Amino acid sequence: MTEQHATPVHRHEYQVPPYRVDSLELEFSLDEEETLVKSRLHICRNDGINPHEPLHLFGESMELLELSLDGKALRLGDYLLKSDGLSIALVPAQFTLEITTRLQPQLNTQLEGLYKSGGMFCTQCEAEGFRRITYFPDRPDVMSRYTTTVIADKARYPVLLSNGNPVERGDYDDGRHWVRWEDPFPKPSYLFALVAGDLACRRDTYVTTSGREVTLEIYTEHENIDKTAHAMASLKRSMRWDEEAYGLEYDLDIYMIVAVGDFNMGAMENKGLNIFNTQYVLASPDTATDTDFENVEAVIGHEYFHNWTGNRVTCRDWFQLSLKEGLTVFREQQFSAAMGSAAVKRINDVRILRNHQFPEDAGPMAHPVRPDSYIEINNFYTATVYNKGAEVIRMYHTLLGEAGFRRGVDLYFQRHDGQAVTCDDFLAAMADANNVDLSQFSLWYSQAGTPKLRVRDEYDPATQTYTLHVSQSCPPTPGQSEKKPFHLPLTVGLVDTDGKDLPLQLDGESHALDTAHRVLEIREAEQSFRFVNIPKRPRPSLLRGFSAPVELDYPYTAEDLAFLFAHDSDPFNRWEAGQRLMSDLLLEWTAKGIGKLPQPLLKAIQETLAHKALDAAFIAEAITPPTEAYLAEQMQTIDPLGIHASREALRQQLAQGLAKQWLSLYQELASDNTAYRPDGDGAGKRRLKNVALGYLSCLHSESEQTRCLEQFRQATNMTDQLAALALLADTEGEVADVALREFYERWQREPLVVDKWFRVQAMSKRSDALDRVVALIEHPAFELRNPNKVRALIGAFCQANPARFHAPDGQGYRFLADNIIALDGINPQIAARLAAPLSRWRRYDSKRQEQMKLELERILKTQKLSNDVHEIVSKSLAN
Ligand code: B3K
Ligand code: ZN
Repeated sequence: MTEQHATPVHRHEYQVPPYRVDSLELEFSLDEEETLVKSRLHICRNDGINPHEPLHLFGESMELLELSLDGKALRLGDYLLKSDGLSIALVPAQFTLEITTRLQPQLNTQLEGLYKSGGMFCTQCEAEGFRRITYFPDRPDVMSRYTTTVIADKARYPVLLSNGNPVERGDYDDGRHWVRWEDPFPKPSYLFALVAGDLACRRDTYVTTSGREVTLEIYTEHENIDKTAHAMASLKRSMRWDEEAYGLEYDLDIYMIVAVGDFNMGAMENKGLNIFNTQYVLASPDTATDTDFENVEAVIGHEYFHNWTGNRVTCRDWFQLSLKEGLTVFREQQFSAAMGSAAVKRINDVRILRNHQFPEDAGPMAHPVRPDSYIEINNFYTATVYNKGAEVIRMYHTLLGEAGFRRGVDLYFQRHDGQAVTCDDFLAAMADANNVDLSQFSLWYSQAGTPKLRVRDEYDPATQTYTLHVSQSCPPTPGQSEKKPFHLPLTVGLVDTDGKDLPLQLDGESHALDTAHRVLEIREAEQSFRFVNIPKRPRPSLLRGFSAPVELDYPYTAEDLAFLFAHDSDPFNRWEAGQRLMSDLLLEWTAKGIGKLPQPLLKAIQETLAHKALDAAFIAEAITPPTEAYLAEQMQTIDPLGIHASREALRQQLAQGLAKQWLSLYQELASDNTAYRPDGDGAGKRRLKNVALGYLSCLHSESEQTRCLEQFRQATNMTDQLAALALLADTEGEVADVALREFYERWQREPLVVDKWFRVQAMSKRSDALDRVVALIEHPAFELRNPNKVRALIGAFCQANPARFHAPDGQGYRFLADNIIALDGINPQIAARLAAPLSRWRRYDSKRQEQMKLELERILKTQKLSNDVHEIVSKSLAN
């Protein structure tokens, strides 16, 4: 018998909500055994709605204790109660509904709604968690004013928080106390939050440009409060940046952040009360790496920026998710670029896009930035919605320019502040503010798939003209066989034989523009651009700054690439040329067998290392070969072991060919004794030093292993210690175990460091990595209930260790399927996320296809499979 699973929701079926809730009062009585939630909703029928329209409230996984309408108790029969909500057939135009529900947050392992993490109560309501707290029209276009009273035992839960401002508090005789919070801004239910616990607080203040003083508070468990200084500094930088870049100020008197150890995602932008995964708040030099410091700043910024892009203007429905997420990721990218190296930031953004979004767009879960349907909305918090969504926003910025973009954003806020709107509304604001037609641009929201941009060129010495012929196409994706041409910015420069950018004058223009590069607007399937006054054949630098989320096809020779790697004035394309040089070689080796490292590549890397004008962080990126995930995407049929072997061979040959340079670079950087600072400069130098150490350890000599062990033992910060540990954990001998044991013994009381310990082992290149990971599932520090632990061990192995995950015996697939099944009963959202690597089964050889498919089918046969996992797995198997 096949089980019943939820049916899809379609974007086109949107209807305005028949009833609105102008305000509500909530009262939570929190307790260890059961929690009671009383809500009083002030409900109005919307204009134009039929008076016979029933009232529907979503609700699940809780017990309804009482229900009354305008003070009159309702009995079963007055309303209809189902597993997903309740309906009342006939209601007045305006009325008050009172509801009491009983919850057991201590048993909530899904971490959605109200749950317990460690000793504290906390909530996660996006997207549809509020309906696990009380019955409510839990949809983002119902915006209400909330007053929330939290009651709990004063000794165990001295801190009681919710959205907005605290307005009243008091004590009861029985040891309990209460605090009442009022949020003056109408908000959708997904932004509701509550926290109760015994928490320490770091407090600070911030004065906005207009002179308002805002109290800033970061709450953590007591032992962690000393790790919150960086988060606080990041918050202040975010607030300042949003004022300077967008003229946007914070709007409440208090901004709170709470760090919790059990959290499904990174963080949540609840109005005035952000709840964060500890991973994105806590940072101290001895327990957090430079990357952690950067991530904390980025995520603090991201959630803060949501206050305007997401909270003040929110989404009409969940199909519009990218309206807030794409825009906020883009703002976060701008912020991080402004705080550090813009070039390195862009490289990392594109790396995420290519490693995660491109494969998604090429697989069975491919969907447009604004999806047309979903079964489980939690499955659509994807790289497409977030990262491709951010690229779409970036393209407006590139096409309209900084000032034009800002005009569009200003108009968007002017029109829609306080509203729940759509991606079309954002596009209309951009178009109207700039008086341009963006109707073709809207295809970026509706068409899935990564477009291919084919560029060919010709040079005519007689007329001194140079022509670029550009054609675009987009592969079919599920449900979309034909695609229309996209409107996109192609930023180009033409590099002369000295490495300088040529003045760019298109045929028909009176003079060259005074810029090194220009944005060509692509709208047609085929288009040509003729540049005049070009004295010699130039080398094109195409798609500078990665101006559109496409795959570029231009027949660069190795010589062209080496030249651009040495000279391109656009740092992104400079990096890109080096990556392409290496990936062309690695793909050739994977297909035809590993050969000898070509001298020009060795020379190019050597010159990059010696380049005085480049900063360390950029050099570190430039000399690192493309990831195995990126290489895999370039292959018709992915050969994970072949890719791994080629990449390792390249590293090995670079290590040997430049052994002296690595050593002197390492020694020079390691002798720097300046105190640790997690700033761009310090982090870049550490990164370069550790890349050099990585090459040195490819030499596989005993002395290099000793060097690693020394760095591991003597490191004064987590960045250096972890980098050395990761290299040691890759080695086959016993030293790996010695180091891993020392590390665990030292850090076992720091959960976030233990996560790193799991991750390093999950990503180890050792041949027995899977056996070790399987054994670690039984380790006392591992918990299937904790999403960070799952991501660190299972997620990292299956997503970031392709050579071991795709072992020919299929054991990696079986391991993953076993764990998806085990986790599905605990936390379906996280279980579904783990399934991504199996969903790509069609990209592999027939034997692997068979093995992966069998595991997917086994998952599908599991009794009581969640909608979350069911959606991913059944779509993966569909034809
Ligand atoms: N908006 C949240 C994500 C919620 C995910 C729900 N499954 C975090 C963020 O993007 O800022
Ligand atoms: Zn977000």
